[in-house]
Amino acid sequence: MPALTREQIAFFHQNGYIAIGKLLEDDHIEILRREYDREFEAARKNNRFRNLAISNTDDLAAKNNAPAQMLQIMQMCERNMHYRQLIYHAPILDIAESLIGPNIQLYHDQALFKPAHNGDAVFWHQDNGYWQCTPANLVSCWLTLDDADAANGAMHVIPGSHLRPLAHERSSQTDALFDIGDQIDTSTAKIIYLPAGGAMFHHCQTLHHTSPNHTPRQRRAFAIHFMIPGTKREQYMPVSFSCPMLRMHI
Ligand SMILES: O=C(O)CCC(=O)C(=O)O
Repeated sequence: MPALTREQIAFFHQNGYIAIGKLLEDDHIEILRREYDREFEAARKNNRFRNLAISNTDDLAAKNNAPAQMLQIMQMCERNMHYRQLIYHAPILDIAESLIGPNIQLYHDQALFKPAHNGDAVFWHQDNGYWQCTPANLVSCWLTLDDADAANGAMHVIPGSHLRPLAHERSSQTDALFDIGDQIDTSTAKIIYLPAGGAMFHHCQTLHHTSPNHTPRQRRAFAIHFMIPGTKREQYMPVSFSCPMLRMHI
């Protein structure tokens, strides 16, 4: 049975996102929170994370002590078995299958942590502005381990924006992409409120951003980016064969 109704699938294709609500059980959320905190604590000591709020640097003190914190661990699934298991979680893959079909490969995953009080924003962007993948039909599952609202860093999306890819310019100094917030009309943006353990899926061209977190509540999120086998990257390089196949129907 498809995980999403026909109406939900149509909504996704028209709007470029779908909010799912609570997807994970409470005891599962507890385990994922514990492991998330453990991984970030280790990463903050062994320098295996990025602080997206500052220019790319290996300076551990600079990353840890920056007044703004938007912390990222890439490929949690290679560090932690609970997150390895999560990328194969059947209810998540069932939804991904409804959106991109039965052959699903991991592009990558990432933990995105906005600590309480000084969590920083992620500016408006389309994921494929970074990735430059073809065909541009990747979908992401964005999961939150805390209640996410407008104040602590919920996702904002612009419905229908996935139908128009935009140029994203890269800074030669930091390799980061420039904020394109001033080039787009954000008046139709929607805020996706999610409970802890909730999920939303978005298309790789959907414009999205998250606000700073100045609340006393942390916002721990985890994103899984799915592609179909054969997806190519910038200059038509095949995406790594070593990205695991998560589901295969041959
Ligand atoms: O978690 C966030 O704050 C931003 C996430 C995001 O931009 C993404 O998953 O593409």
